[in-house]
Amino acid sequence: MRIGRDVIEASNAKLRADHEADYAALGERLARRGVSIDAVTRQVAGFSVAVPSWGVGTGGTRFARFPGPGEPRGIFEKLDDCAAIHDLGRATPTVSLHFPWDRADPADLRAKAAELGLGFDAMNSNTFQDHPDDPRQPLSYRFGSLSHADAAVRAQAVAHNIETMELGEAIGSKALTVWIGDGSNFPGQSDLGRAFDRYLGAMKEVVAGLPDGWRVFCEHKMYEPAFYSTVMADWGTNYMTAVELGDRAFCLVDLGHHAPNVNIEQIVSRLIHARKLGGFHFNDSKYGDDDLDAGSIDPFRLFLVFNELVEAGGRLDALGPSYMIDQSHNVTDPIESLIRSADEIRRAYAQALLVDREALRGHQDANDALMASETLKAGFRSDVGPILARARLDAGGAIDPVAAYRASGYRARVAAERPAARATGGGIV
Ligand SMILES: [Mn+2]
Repeated sequence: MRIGRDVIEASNAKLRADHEADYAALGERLARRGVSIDAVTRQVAGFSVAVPSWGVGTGGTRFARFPGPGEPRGIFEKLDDCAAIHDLGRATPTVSLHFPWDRADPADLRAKAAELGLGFDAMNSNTFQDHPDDPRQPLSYRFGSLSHADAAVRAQAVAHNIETMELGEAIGSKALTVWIGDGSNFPGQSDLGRAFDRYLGAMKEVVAGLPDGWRVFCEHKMYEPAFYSTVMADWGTNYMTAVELGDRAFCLVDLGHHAPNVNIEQIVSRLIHARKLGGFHFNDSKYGDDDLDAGSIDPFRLFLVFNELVEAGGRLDALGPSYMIDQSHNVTDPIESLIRSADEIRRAYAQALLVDREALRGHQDANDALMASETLKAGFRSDVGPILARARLDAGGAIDPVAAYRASGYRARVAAERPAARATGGGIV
């Protein structure tokens, strides 16, 4: 472990008595409602979310990067940071790689992950920027990739996705996430119908290259970098795509990729109904694709998304969605932000588990809007902090992971080992 056991245990020793009292008090309150706190803790402990390799760098904004001390200089140092996050929070055992940013020998990636006790989640391809150092991608994506008017560019983008899957297969990944920036800035610049047809044609070739047991997740986003039209703009386009691509294609919901105030939880419900929910990119936003820490702006929305997931019950098990964080950090230590985000995601899940579903359905069916709302909100209002702490503690993590992280001196240590901070890829995904 990159964070010493002694540091975690020393931190926990100071907090353990208070934690035990808080857990017992919450357990008593829940027991009065017929809820076993230990059962909820076990469910929360069984929920994990993947961290993005690009998230441990200081992503910055569209305009500038502000590298922090000890920023990882490549994928192996990124994995070290991901291991530190999991050492403390015990909620993030897998990492989602971005290709070609994270290009490396698969055997070395496997060995490093095994040493750190990490696994790999979905692979992310990248045809939204040019790769002048990649001899296999000499053509520019300035005017698109999988929907480009030029068949040669589309073929290059397809080949890149297939190469991404080959690396993923070699390291034990089981899914490919495809997000493209394709679109247009002027009405008339691109034929809306033909661009979508070209995208579907190219994606069919990607699907044909899926290894056995793999799924592909298509990720929609309303705008940016294209500001008039985007080929994969919304969940409707995404659903049409997943239907046309067949039973191995699913929709990925990035919480920041919708118009402001869109009812994302209803989109989630629809995609579950259609058996096309593939996964999530968790983050939060105020205005657009802000990539802020999960639950930092609108924790109620995050809770409402998890309410749909819990409500779906067994139907969700059959889908097995992939849970990933997709954030860009500019003003915080990324390790602290990712620990906090994973915790907020688990918090939303725990709160959703505490909703009295039988009572809720009764109020819904009786058209008692006020009591239905109150019953749902009772879950959101529950302070599940002791449950989250107990899930971490039982798994060898920290009661207060940020405090333990700060006590560990990890950032100062890696800053000494990694003197040359340099760009390691953007965060606009
Ligand atoms: Mn995303």
